[in-house]
Amino acid sequence: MAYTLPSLPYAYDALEPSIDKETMTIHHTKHHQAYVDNLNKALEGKDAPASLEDLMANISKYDKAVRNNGGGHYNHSLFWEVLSPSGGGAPTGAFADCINKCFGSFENMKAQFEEKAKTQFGSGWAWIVTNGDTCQVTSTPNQDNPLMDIAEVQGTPIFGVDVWEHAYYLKYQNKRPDYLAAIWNVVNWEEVARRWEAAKNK
Ligand code: MN3
Repeated sequence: MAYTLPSLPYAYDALEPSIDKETMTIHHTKHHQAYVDNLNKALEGKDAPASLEDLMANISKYDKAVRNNGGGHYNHSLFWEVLSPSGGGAPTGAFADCINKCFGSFENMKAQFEEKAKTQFGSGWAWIVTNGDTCQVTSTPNQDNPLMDIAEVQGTPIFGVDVWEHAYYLKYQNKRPDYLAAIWNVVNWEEVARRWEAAKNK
């Protein structure tokens, strides 16, 4: 069973001006496609769990190529889905209550998230993770993620932002903070809340 590139749930220019069309096109058709292809290659002849989530949870048993490309595939698949051209605003309902309880306020959560994302040295990801009723922010290097059994902070990622330069350099150059500030305009909080609910009920 080979992994395949999921189609983007919106057009390549749909997240303009926050994320430009050229970045989205290259990011999805070249970078994400390469993680999928290289993951399939790296798993050739190996026994692997049926689900990508289970592969992440057992990643310490695999080599670096599986870790990097499996993480790359999982992370980007999540990333596309937690963004939306009709996104932005703030969470509502029980998930908003959880954010307020865990961080004090939505604004505090955003500030803590941006701090994690800005200070992730080199390439990596910033995350909101949940463990039952709680939420916290964390970051991981390279294509690691909090589902991996080697992650410093483990949990179910419900929101993540790619802070590799390929995610923002064409439009924002070296200004990672400007990219992070713009991301909030396109966050699909309904999808993030759905993932939070699903993780709670697992
Ligand atoms: Mn990327």
